[in-house]
Amino acid sequence: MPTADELIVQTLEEAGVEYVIGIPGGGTGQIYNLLYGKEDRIKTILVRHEQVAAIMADAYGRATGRPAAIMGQGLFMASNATFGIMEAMLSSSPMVVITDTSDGGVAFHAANQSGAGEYGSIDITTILKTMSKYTTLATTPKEAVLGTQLAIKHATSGRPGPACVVMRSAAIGGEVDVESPPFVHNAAGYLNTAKPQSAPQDIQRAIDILSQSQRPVLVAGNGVHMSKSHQQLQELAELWNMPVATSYKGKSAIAETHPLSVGMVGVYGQEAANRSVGEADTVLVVGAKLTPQDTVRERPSIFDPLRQKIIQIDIDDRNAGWTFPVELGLIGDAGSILSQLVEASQPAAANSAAGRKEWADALPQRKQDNSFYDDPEMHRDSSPVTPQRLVALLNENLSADTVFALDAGNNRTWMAHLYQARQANTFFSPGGTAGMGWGLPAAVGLKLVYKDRPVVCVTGDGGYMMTVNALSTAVQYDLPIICVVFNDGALGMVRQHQPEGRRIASEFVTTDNGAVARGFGAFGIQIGDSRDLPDAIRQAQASGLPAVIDVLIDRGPSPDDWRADARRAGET
Ligand SMILES: Cc1ncc(C[n+]2csc(CCOP(=O)(O)OP(=O)(O)O)c2C)c(N)n1
Ligand SMILES: [Mg+2]
Repeated sequence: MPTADELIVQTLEEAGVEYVIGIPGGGTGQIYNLLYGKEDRIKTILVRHEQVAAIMADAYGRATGRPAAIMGQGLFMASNATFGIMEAMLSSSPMVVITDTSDGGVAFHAANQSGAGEYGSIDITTILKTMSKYTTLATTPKEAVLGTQLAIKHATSGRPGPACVVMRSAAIGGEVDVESPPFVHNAAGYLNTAKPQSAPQDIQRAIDILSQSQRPVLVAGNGVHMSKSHQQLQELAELWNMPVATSYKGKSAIAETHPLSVGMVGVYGQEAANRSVGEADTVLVVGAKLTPQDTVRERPSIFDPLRQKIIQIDIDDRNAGWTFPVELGLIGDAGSILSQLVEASQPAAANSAAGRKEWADALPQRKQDNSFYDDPEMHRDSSPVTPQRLVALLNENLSADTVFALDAGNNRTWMAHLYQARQANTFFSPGGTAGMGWGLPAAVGLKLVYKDRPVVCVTGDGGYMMTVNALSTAVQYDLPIICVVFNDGALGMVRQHQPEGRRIASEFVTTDNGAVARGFGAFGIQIGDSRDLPDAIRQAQASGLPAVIDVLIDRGPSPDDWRADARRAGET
């Protein structure tokens, strides 16, 4: 009779899981041992910290739509890895978590390192349940196998997300009776489901609403990235000649250089986007939850269901009509529904084009009037380097197909606001948790997918140091990403909101992050003058190594100068 660990590895193979990322520990060690010799089908990546494993898998899941498995010992998966699991949950990224309770067969008695959830142990199943789509506790060998199969299914079905199988020690190595029900079938067969579409009459209702509208706008979110429907989004926008705004997580749903792009809506967005949405009579939302950051805390001058007809496309019907009441919710895969809408748009779009002409013609001027991706400081060299100049130079010196992983803090607000994506599907961000330390491991995970394209992480000095160990993983697996550190020696976003003379717990000791990188065997350089950046990028790329460019940042400029919800003098 086969053992559960053998069938778990077989399940991963059958389901096409390409990567197992983590740190062996507890009962998972014996599953790792069985992966030996299978590298042509399942590749193992050893990380330095479980947080990095989870973030890498999150990024890989977003880029491919397929789950990587993260695997490690219970207590540490339910603590160290949770940062990445939470972000995957909030950003709808498929991920499989395989872990154990390390109870050693004595779950009910005093046990070391136990995560069984019994008296005297930590309840890791409950911890993981709070942040996953699915978590099961397998207490028998057969449950361990079926639980792994179900975790893979749950990770990818409907709105994707993390799904976990937690196994008792005895369940992992025990024999599985495959001769009697419930039978263990090939895992691939559970995944053969077609993507949901909308009913033709609902598609027609959407077309009718768009035909009657004079000022329609698209708001594209993370769902466009997850369904890889960038092409359909652009086609629909072009057919109706309607402006496209994106949420923060939807950044680069369309190239921001496209004539119809108005950039990001919301707190960190473009004024052109906030105005376009605000003046729209119909708002077609695609795969965006409409968080306070996207809506500037539900500011009625931007989103207002009393003035606007809102059509919302979402894979989860709970999300369509969640923040605002909608005229129509279209439930299904964003890519399928956008294709249906494209198909159904003619001749209605052409026939009604005259009614939208004024709106479309006004667009270039609206962008020009609202300093679209422009700031005077972008054009002036500086030392220390202003964030605006750094963003401008990154855009000038990196190719259009560069894939970005953002982090948290001021650095990401500058990037999100001022970096004009020249190609769709080039921005990845921790828009669910806004957690520091996501960017670098995410870039390493993205490099597994985008092997032939530049992958660049942009992070703050605070975020960089939180997961800096990912550099070691990048070196070990030859994943030459570039990490650009906005080094302001501070938790910049925190510091900037503290009164002068009363700053507390927001400033760091000086650190040379380039030197830190060299210690890992990566390329590392620190620069303090914007004029040195192009050469630093060239050197980083020529090194062929994972690289860190540590940029000493001018603390002066503040995103509050353009944040849509900025506190102005006298406001509280
Ligand atoms: C893990 C984590 N801890 C705390 C926070 C709260 N927080 C948001 S921005 C920020 C400062 C970020 O500093 P840094 O990474 O240096 O970026 P900067 O703002 O300086 O560009 C903090 C502490 C967070 N988002 N994530
Ligand atoms: Mg900082």
